[in-house]
Amino acid sequence: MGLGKSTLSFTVLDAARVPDATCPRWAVLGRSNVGKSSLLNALTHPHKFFRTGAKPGVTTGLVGVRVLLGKSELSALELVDLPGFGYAKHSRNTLSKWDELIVALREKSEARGLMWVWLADPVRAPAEEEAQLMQWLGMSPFMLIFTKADQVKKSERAASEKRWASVVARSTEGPYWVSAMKGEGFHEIEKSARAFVRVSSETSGKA
Ligand SMILES: Nc1nc2c(ncn2[C@@H]2O[C@H](COP(=O)(O)OP(=O)(O)OP(=O)(O)O)[C@@H](O)[C@H]2O)c(=O)[nH]1
Ligand SMILES: [Mg+2]
Repeated sequence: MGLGKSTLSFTVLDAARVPDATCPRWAVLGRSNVGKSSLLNALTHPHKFFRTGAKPGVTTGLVGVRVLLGKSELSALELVDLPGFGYAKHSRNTLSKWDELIVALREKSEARGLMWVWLADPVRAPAEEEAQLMQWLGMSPFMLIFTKADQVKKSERAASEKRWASVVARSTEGPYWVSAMKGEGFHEIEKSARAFVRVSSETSGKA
């Protein structure tokens, strides 16, 4: 199920400590508890670099893991886990820290290629936080992934996509349906990761 050989590259709690990218990055965004860390663990199987839990608010900083999609260092992709948003118990202080983290991550990653990977709960509808996130993303490319696909029947998926239509319309890739638990949808994610690394290395002239 893993994408390739994986090594932990950083764990940081403060925006000022976010390291400059040395390869293309995928940064995972989404509400608390949507399954960001679980998906990243599945993509870096058999390791368990990312902490997961049944309650929201588990991930508190940034965790970066470098994955080699092929044999050479040129096939490296760094997967970055972020804290979730929309968790009511977060203090205002923590929320502004979240903003700082994503701003720093954008600044430190764009030179090598950055794709935001937005994980959405197909059972919910977008709310105020999602509208704000879309505004912040602006024209930045982002992929949309519906998580916990094992909990949504195929016959109900069109209705979810309709509820999320405003986000689907702005996404540059997807929506993909993924289950970290059952392994559904991994083939598409792997294909997308390979294409992203190829295009990023061509664009940043490091190929
Ligand atoms: N049924 C099902 N449950 C899942 C799946 N992926 C994750 N979960 C469960 O969802 C809960 C939250 O998972 P996490 O991966 O910790 O979620 P997160 O988005 O990283 O949460 P924060 O770090 O708090 O933002 C856990 O109880 C997981 O077991 C899935 O594909 N299917
Ligand atoms: Mg997490």
